[in-house]
Amino acid sequence: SKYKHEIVNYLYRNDEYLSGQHIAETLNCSRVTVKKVIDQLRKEGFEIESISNKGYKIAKIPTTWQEDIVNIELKDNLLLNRAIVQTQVDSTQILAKAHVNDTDNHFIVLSDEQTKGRGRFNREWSSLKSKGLWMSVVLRPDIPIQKMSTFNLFISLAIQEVIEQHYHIQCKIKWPNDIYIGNKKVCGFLTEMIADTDGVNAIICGIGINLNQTQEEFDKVNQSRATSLNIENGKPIEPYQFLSVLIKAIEQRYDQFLNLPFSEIKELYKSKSMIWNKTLTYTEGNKQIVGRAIDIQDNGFLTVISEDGDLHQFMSADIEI
Ligand code: BTX
Repeated sequence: SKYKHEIVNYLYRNDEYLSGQHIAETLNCSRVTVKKVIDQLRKEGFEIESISNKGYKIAKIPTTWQEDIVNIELKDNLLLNRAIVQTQVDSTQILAKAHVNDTDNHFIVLSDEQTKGRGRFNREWSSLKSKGLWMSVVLRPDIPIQKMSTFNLFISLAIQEVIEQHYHIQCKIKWPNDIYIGNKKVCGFLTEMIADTDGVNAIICGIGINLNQTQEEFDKVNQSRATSLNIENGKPIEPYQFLSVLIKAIEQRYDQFLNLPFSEIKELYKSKSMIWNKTLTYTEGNKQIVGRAIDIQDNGFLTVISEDGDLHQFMSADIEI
């Protein structure tokens, strides 16, 4: 029904019982329509209380993404206040790219499930239905391409601090684009961009964060080195709440990315990073060395000292841990 959107909005914004009569009059539709929409919403997973003489109230929103509700949650954000939501996609990155030219604005793409979620180098990203945050964030900076080399550093801090500060789980950044809890991966992200010689036109940052998988679910899909926030703190993670704090953190760090040199946050970044004091294998293109990371440059490059004492700079190496 064309009233579904309005009824969801009205119920969700008002945290009190609203009678069918009142809703119908306010939104200028019939009470039968209200009743039909309520039935539809219940089918979609909303828990809606109804008390005779008082009316309806949303008791619990579904664990799946509802575009209306996501957009209400995002409405006060400065930049990321619009979402495209689909129940299932091949990949949110692909859907985001398909919509990049629709608008000059920033937006996010969310899906409950990805059938072709991808990591770097086309590796598979396991995206079980309603178990994690599978999201692409589209940003439109006015910057030269060279500046992009520090983008991931700011974004990884945003994700790291949400997990640590809001969920009280210790986690570390694995340069350049993963978050680990102990030696298990909880999040991976990848940054793609559309650019020309004038500069960057759009950033499409794909973020995958494991929220509610169980260890058995990871084992079943052969991801025994993955973990979820639920496994780590023993509590189910409420996806809307997670999204809301994460987007705020991303907006803040994105603002810093645009306005501050990386050197300003470098010490913080290094302290949240897990690769120091370890001999690891670094691979970038056809170059592979075994060595120890010793520093990050102001342009985001990692300095690694190899076993024979040579210094190497990496832009975005693959690191085996
Ligand atoms: P990555 O290439 O660093 O990591 C991929 C590797 O991580 C895989 O080879 C596998 O070993 C492991 N892995 C796969 N799935 C998971 C998982 N759910 N949890 C932990 N480890 C896993 C990192 O790539 C970037 C991933 C970005 C994913 C997002 S989701 C939204 C967006 N859409 C999309 O298709 N990709 C991005």
